[in-house]
Amino acid sequence: MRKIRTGILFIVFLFLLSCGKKSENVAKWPYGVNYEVFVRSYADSNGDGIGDLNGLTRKLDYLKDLGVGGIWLMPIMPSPTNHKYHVVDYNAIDPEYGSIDDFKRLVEEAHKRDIRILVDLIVNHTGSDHPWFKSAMEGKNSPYRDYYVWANKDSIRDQISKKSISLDSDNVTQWHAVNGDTLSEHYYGFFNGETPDLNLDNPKVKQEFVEIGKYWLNELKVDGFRLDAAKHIFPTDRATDNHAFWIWFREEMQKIKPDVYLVGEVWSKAEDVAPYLKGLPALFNFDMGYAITSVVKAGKDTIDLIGKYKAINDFYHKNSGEFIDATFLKNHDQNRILSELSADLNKACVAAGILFTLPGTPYVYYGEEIGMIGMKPDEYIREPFIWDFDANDKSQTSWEDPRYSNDETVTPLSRQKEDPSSLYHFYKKFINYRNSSRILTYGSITKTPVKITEIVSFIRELDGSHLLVLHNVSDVEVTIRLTDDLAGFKTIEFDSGNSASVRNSEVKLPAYASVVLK
Ligand SMILES: [Ca+2]
Repeated sequence: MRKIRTGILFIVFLFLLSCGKKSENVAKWPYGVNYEVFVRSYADSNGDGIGDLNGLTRKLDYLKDLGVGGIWLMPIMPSPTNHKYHVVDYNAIDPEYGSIDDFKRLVEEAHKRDIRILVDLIVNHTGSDHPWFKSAMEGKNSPYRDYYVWANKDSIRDQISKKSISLDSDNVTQWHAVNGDTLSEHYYGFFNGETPDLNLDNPKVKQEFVEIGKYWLNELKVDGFRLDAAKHIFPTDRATDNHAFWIWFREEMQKIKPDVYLVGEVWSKAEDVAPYLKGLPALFNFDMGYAITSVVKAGKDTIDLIGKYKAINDFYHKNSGEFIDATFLKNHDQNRILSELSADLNKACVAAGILFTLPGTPYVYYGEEIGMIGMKPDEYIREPFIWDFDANDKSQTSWEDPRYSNDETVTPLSRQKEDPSSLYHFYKKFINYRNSSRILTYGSITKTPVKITEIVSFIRELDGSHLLVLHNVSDVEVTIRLTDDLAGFKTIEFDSGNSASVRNSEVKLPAYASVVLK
C-alpha cells in the first residue's frame, strides 16, 4: 500500500515537473512571433481610460508568457488623431501615451525580457498640423515650403480628382487647396488633405529622417521601424524611385545601427512588392493573410494555398537573399479575423495554426489571442483589449464604447487563463511550441502529395530534419494515409487539440485540428 502511494506521489511529482518546465526558445531576433499593439486600446496606467506606455510596460510579463519576441507599436508620436498617424513631432511621445522617460523604461523592461520594440515611422507624410507644414502654408518664402510638394493649379487641373482608388486608399483627390484658396498653388496629399506628402526629392527632408532615425535608434534604443505607406514615397509612376529611396534609407539606418530591423507596408500584389526587398528586407505578406482567411472560411483549400505561398516566397527569396517574410492574419486596417470567420473559434484556431507553422515571422494583432471581434470603420477594429469582467483589471481602457468586443461577446483574458481549452491557451501553446522548434522557425517549406481539399499540408525542413504539418480546415474528421514520401512520419510532435492519432500509417485528424509529425 505504502509503495503504491509513493508511486502515485512520484507520478504527481513528475507531472508537476513537466508542467513547470518550459521548452527552450530557439527563435532569435528578428525571428520569432511579433505582436502589434494599438497603445490607446491596450492598457491604461493612470486611470484616464486611454491606454499608455506605462500600461503596456506592466503587461510585458503577459506578452513574454505568450511567447512574444517583438512588439510593433502603432504610432506613438504626437498627433491630433486617435490613431496618431498624423504626426506633428517626430522626436516626442504623444502626452496621452506618456513621456520620453516612460518610453525609455518600456524599451529597457522589454529588452530585459528579450522582447524587441519596433515603432511605426511615417515617412511619406506629416500631419497638416506639423510645424513644417504650418510654415510651408504661409507661402513660397517659407524655409519649409519645399518640404512638401506644390503645384500650380493649371498644371494639375486634370489630376486633382483623378487618382484611382487602391487597396490602402479610397480617396480620389490628391491635390489640395490651402484654406480654400483655389487660385494659389495646391499641395499633394495622397491619402487626404490632412496628411500632406513630404517632398523626399529634397535632400533636407531626407536628412531630417536620418536625424529622426538617430534619435530613435541611439537615444531611445528601439530595435527597428515599421514603415508605413512605403510605396507612396513618390507617386505611383515613380516606382523605381520608391525602391531606391528605401535602399538609401536602409543604408543610412544601418550606419546608425547595423542590425536595425525594418519591416515595410507595401499593400500590393507580390510582383509589385518584390522590388522593395533590397531596401525593406521584411515586408508584410498581405496576399497570404487574404489566402489563409479565404481557405479557412470556405472550409476547403481549392486555391492551392501552399503552392501559392511557396511561389511568392521563392520569388521574394530570388529577389533578396535576406528576405524575412512578415506573415499575419489581419492588422489594424482590416476586419478582425474572428469576424471574418463568422465568430467561429474553431476556424480561428486553425487559421492561427496555419500562421504559426509557416516560415517567416508571424505578427499577431493584439486581441486576436483572446478572440476579439470587430469590423470597420477603423475604431471598431481597434477596440479596448478585454482584460477582465466589469473592467476589474485597472488596466482596462475605456476611450471608446466598443461596438463589437466587450466582456459579454469576448471571454476576458482573466477567465481564459483559467480555462485550458480557451483560445488564449491555444495561442500560448502554439506560439511557445513554434518558438521551441528550429525547423518551424528557420526551415524551408515544400508541398506534400496529399490531395484532400479539407487538408492544408506541407513539409518544413532544416539541415536534413523534416516535419510534416497537417491542418484540417473542415468540420469533419479526415483520415490521411502516410505512404511513399510521407511514410517516414510516424510520431505526433504537436497536436493542437490532443485528439489526433497515428496508427498503421494513417493519421486521423479531427475537425479543425492542426498536427505536426516527425
Ligand atoms: Ca492613460
